[in-house]
Amino acid sequence: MIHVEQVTLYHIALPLVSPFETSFGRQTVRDAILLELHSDAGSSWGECVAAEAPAYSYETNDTAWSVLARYLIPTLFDQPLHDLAGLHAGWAWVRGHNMAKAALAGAAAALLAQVQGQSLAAYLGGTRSQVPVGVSIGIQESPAKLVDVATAYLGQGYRRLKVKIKPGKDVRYLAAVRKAFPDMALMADANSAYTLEDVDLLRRLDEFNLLMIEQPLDHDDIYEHSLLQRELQTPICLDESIHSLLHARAALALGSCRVINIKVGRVGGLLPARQIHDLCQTQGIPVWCGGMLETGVGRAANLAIASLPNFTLPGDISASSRYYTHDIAAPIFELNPGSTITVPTAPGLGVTVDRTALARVTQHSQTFRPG
Ligand code: SMG
Ligand code: MG
Repeated sequence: MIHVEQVTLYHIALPLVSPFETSFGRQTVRDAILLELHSDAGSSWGECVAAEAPAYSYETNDTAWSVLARYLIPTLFDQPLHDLAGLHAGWAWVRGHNMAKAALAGAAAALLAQVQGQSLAAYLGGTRSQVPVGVSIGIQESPAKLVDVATAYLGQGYRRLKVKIKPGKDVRYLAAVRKAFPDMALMADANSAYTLEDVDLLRRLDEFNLLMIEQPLDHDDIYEHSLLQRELQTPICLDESIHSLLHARAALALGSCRVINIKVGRVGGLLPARQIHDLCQTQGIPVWCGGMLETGVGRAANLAIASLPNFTLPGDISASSRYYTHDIAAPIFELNPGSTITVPTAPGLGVTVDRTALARVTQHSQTFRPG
């Protein structure tokens, strides 16, 4: 039984090594919340993957901060921490705000693992010591530039490329990459940029032999994806639409996708992430771990969940240097030969936060105590 004595939130702004552009916008800095949890049994860290603006998701750093401060952190002060199920039960009445929940639950999970002398991966039931990974490439100014960027990543050892697409920057871009790399594991992510009216265009992507197309239609749609999937040979992977086990169940029942991207923040924590993993495993649906440009804190948690057996497809968990020159956690993650990253084995999260690096990027912080 663990008594949480203090929680500190840090709003950080960490510059990206290069801008990241998706169908909904361009990002040069990662604006995030880090969460530090102190207890009578030790301390740990969590990361919130919300952004500055409600573009990928309705959650923002402001909403996450507020919900954590007013509702989630107090539940941790009100009851001792036994296990993740109890923690989630304590805030089951809070609707949505999954990214805020996942930040606190992630820190709690790391602490629970640490107290048991286990790595977070082992605590979650992970079975793999290295996980396959790829790289997600933002929208580029031309097909030629995209091929250059892809070439550079392949030179670094990545063996799976994901290309962001949007209307006007799709067929020609994917054609160029496919021509340059005929056998490469390649996929596309539309971040909800299309509608069912684009079915003819989306059908043309079948010729590129993509591993999958991620979230072509609305961010909150499940049904129309089932209609689209019937028209495409390319497997659809849902990202934005899946916020819960129930969503995953609906998507699989309707045939809306053949793959699910599991993001711990989007689904509300490591425990619901594992439940979706388990459901997909029983239905023969492969999953992979999505990325939200995490710092080392969130990346370590992603590696832990991705070590579960049904995370068979490469995740968006690239090396730290793909995102940041000075990450706030150590050790940084490096790409192994074979396009894998090693899952941390130390008790708990397996990374430590560098206080000097954190102080450099902290915009403001706030500490909460019981009572
Ligand atoms: O962390 O490597 C990463 C980024 C992976 O493409 C990525 N994420 O829709 O899957 C996605 C996007 C969302 C990023 S919004 C900042
Ligand atoms: Mg996506």
